[in-house]
Amino acid sequence: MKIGIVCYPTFGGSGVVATELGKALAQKGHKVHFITYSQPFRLGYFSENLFYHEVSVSNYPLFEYQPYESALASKLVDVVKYEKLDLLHVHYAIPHASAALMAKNILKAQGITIPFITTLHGTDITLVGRDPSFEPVIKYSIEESDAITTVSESLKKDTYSIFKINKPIEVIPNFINISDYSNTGAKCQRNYYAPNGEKIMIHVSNFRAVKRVDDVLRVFDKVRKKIPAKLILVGDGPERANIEKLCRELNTCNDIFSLGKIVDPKEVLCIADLFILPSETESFGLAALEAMAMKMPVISTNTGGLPEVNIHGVTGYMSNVGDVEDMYLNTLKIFENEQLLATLKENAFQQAEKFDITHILPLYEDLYLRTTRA
Ligand code: GMT
Repeated sequence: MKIGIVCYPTFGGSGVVATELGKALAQKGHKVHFITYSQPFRLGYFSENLFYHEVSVSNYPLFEYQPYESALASKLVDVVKYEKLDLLHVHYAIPHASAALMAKNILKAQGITIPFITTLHGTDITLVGRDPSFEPVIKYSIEESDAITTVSESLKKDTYSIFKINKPIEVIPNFINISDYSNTGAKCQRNYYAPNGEKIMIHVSNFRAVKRVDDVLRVFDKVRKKIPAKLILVGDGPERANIEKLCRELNTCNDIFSLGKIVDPKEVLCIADLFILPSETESFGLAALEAMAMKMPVISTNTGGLPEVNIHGVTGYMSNVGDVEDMYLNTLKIFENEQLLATLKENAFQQAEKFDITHILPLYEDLYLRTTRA
């Protein structure tokens, strides 16, 4: 099949999922065309079945805001037509679903049929999408999609309740390639970060307010007062400056490593003992799943799709949003009991195996077949 994938190429779960999906499809012999404004950061790999088309936007001085959606729609028309694509799969509704719909309609007028699938990832529904400045366009373009998927049951429920969508939505969960996590290699040396055998907590995110990284620091502060511990922060974003300020106030900076953006978090995940994700909302929590594939228990909130990934008391623990005390007590419980830590690690890995790409890829391929045959 010839598939066009549209996604955000930047650091973020939806781009990771779209890129890894494209790579896996290409390995199975499908021809996959990525269409976006820069090369997806996890692509870094070439195969005869993978192609990348850059969307460039005119910077004509009249434009205070670049008309990316129009440029993307035009590029989609071009790629579908000349590469003879069978299907478009767009990740993240804004503005990808409406650009795909525009391209579909333009092509229809030229006698070309191109179905498109929209995969909703989370904030396109729960945060940005519900903003009244986007709502009518999003609702319409989701409903006009030939198929709609969400990455969790929770996001499906949110999509129905927020947008009153009048069409079936299929849940296809996010995935990892479990075999990538077994051989972490020589880079996994924890001595540099924890020279005296301290326990290591890790958090990976895009440092947006919704991630509540300040709660990570507050939990760590309490833990560190009880036992020797270190914290590794991976990622960057709008909250990073506030987080650095908070660590100075809490006097914990000496025990925190802020590593910034890392293309492949596996390289650092492998040195930590526990992953923490105290998000306000989280449609799935791919970062937590990646940590679990690395045999790490997860301390998270119980919001959104997190309970579908992190099983309370089995793979880690969940707390209410903002309940720093509970997250701290759960972390301490794990760190003070080596047997519990070992059990949770093994359980986390077994849970992650359920989300291996070998189980998820066939669901997408089946959907592609049904959508193109409809
Ligand atoms: O987490 C983010 O803010 C980035 C966002 C994205 O679109 O890249 O992540 C969302 O999609 C991921 C992949 O499906 C999910 O694992 C994340 O849970 C989801 N983020 C939120 O819902 C906040």
